Amino acid sequence: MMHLDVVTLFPEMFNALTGSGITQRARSSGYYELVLWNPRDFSGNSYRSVDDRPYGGGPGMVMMAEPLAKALRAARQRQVSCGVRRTRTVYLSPQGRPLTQKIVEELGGYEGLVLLAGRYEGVDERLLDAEIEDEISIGDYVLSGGELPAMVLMDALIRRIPGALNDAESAQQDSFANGLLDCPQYTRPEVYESDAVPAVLLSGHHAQITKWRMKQSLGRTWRRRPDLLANLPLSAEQTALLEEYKLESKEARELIK
Ligand code: 9D3
Repeated sequence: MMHLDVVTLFPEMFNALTGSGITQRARSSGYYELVLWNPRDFSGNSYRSVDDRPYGGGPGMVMMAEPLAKALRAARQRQVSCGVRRTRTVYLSPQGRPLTQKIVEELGGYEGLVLLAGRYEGVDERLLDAEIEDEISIGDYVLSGGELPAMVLMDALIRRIPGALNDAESAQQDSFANGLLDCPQYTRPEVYESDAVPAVLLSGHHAQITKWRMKQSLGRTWRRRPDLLANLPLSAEQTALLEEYKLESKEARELIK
């Protein structure tokens, strides 16, 4: 069981994670638990305020240290009371390490994670210094807060818990745990708007189908994500398949001319 606690001003948003699909089923089956903490419940005053104006001036508001520290400590205490020994406190932040599958595997090694999702312009730096062990971004674009990034991270974490996927989902995952982009997929009908399914997929020749799929994966990765291919050790057979793909796409280009 993975223990996930999230400190957020918008706990209702997390129904998107727990309300459907793999992440719903995995939670009901006891593969992970999710507890939400609202810093407003830890605000000292009757207005339940958790933000204030930035020292030095400027636009927007900053989340105050104290309600966040109290919420984070309550979350950590709960994990300890569940017997969690290895836990990490992570702030979802535009200034964080860009999330990768490697970082997902790294964070998946903890029994518990306490995630802080921010709002407004950010969080008082002294709270980060005192309470945060890691900062993660999900990419270079501007969102309205850390909740969607926290859900992205948790979805990626939950998918890799052994047993959380059903057999079909696991088989799918295994066949593409190779650092390449997926090959094209087709289902019925055999012809859609005059566009036929590649004949090899209807041939029943499993060795040829596997080769075709690998060639397509290699070709698409070469075309669309050459950065991924640069760091991959390709086998001799894969190198040959990719050369075939390049030749075929050159031939296809010359036919058009
Ligand atoms: C970097 C832009 N900031 C300077 C004016 C303002 C700002 C924008 C968006 C401050 C906070 C946010 C809210 N974003 C997140 O909390 C966030 C985020 C993101 O926006 N993009 C990618 N990953 C993440 S993780 C958390």
